[in-house]
Amino acid sequence: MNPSNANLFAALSEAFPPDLDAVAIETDSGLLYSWRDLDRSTAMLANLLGSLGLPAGARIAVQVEKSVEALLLYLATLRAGFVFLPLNTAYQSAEMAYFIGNAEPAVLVCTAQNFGWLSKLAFTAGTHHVFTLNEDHTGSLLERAAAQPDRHQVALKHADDLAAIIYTSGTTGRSKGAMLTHGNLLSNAQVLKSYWGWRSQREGGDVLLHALPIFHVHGLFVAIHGALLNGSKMIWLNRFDPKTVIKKLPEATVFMGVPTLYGRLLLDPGLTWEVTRHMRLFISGSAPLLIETFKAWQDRTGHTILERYGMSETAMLTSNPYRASSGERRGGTVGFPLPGVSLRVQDDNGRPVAAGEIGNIEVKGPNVFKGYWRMPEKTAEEFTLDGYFKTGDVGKIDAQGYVTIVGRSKDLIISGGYNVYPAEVEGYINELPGVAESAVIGVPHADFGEVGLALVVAKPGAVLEPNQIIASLKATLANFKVPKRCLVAQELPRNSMGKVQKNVLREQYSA
Ligand code: MCA
Ligand code: AMP
Repeated sequence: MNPSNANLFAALSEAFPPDLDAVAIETDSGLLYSWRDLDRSTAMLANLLGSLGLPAGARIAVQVEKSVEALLLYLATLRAGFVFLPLNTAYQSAEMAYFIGNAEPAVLVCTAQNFGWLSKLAFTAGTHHVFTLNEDHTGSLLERAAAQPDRHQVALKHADDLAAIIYTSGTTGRSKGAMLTHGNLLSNAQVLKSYWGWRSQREGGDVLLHALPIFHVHGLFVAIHGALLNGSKMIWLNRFDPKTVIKKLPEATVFMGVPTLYGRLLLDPGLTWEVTRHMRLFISGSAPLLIETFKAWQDRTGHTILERYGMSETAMLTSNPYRASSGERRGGTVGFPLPGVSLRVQDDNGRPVAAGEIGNIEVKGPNVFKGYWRMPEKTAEEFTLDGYFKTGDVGKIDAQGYVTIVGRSKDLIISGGYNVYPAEVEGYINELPGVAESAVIGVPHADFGEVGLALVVAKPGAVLEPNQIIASLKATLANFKVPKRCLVAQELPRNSMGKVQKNVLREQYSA
């Protein structure tokens, strides 16, 4: 490896084990991919991207179902030095039009099923290349890559060069593309490798059971970089299914999930002490893990879930300790700031609060993103003068240093680990005929943690049909953003400034 090459792929491939014929990925349908396969196929895909004559910094937008080949495409994009832009398969046409218009990708990879409408969208936006990639290992991307050489020199990158753009929904309705660099991602992966005690081959190695989607930070970066940087095998599930996870747990040592996954596993009687006996570590994040889930998991399996906290803009920020010598894993907290991360809690005037007091969480570190794609003003607003990123999360740090998230200053619903910005959903509802105004709030939900509830006020004389509103939203928006219930209200409570009092609505409707 070229020591001056900060390309994340260079570090990941450097960690491949010496026996390249060993299994790197095993799917639940029994397909095996060796480390050599990973090397050769990412080389072929990188050569294909390289052959297209793309400009430096070109974005490769990808909206495909989860598959090993989709992972290979991510790695190949890094290898070739371009910028990966993953998009949730739940996004529909209006959302995709926005992302493609905003990011102006040079390449779009989509499923054959969506090729018709997506290629039209992409070509109109100036994207020159649209390939298909399907879950069943078919598509024009792999056909074209098959003709490419299987050797490739990893592109030379600086730590500050962009590796990926992750869109996070926007508080004002428009999504913002968080620009993450090779340095952001590699530094975070290295810290987690050591903090979570990934075991070397000499210590018996680790096997990651991968059951999360790969269009967001948790499944794409935290899980995949963890396994690859340790040269560890992954058991790969294209979708989460409790029975398959339970079947595969005895062959794994590490599992990562959002709280909904843990909740669903607990509902299955097959989850026992015995099937988790070989497990080294269960990690939870992306949304608050209820203390009941934390305790129920301990009772059923004897394992203490390690909860950590992160964001698309920052990757991982805090973690409960892995080693008992560093402290206990404390349910309801997200642990300590990771090495290299400065985390502080400030009041609304930007002054530090005392230990145990609640305030706004601000962070700094090598993992913190470069800014929002083509939104310099928005980026500037979200950083303090001394360079801390304002997370929008509200929390406290106790005397021992444990961080607890107690709420959010940003109006955000986290449903099953996916973020939903009420402002975006309200924007769509307010466009519907007969709607005067609306408010979307998060209410507790046994499975998803929180789900959206829409309160809608009719225009004078108009009659609104809640089911019709839900149906209209389902036709336009990613399904996870669609409120699970809609109620017609006479009016919305407002404060003296005229602002809708969502706290009042939440109190009223939480039950
Ligand atoms: C599916 N639905 C949802 C969700 N998922 N509704 C609300 N919230 C959701 N998360 C919809 C479906 O479209 C369907 O609608 C209905 O709810 C029931 O779907 P179901 O079959 O139960 O869903 P599923 O396909 O089993 O998916 C549930 C899931 C999935 C496995 C929990 O949502 C998931 O994989 N979540 C993980 C998200 C994640 O990886 N987040 C990390 C982001 P209908 O009935 O109308 O068809 S990264 C991040 O947050 C930061 C950086 C961090 O700290 O990690
Ligand atoms: P995203 O925009 O998808 O990156 O989501 C980031 C947000 O998820 C954070 O700002 C937090 O509000 C939330 N989050 C992530 N991990 C946790 C956690 N362990 N507990 C509570 N909230 C979390």
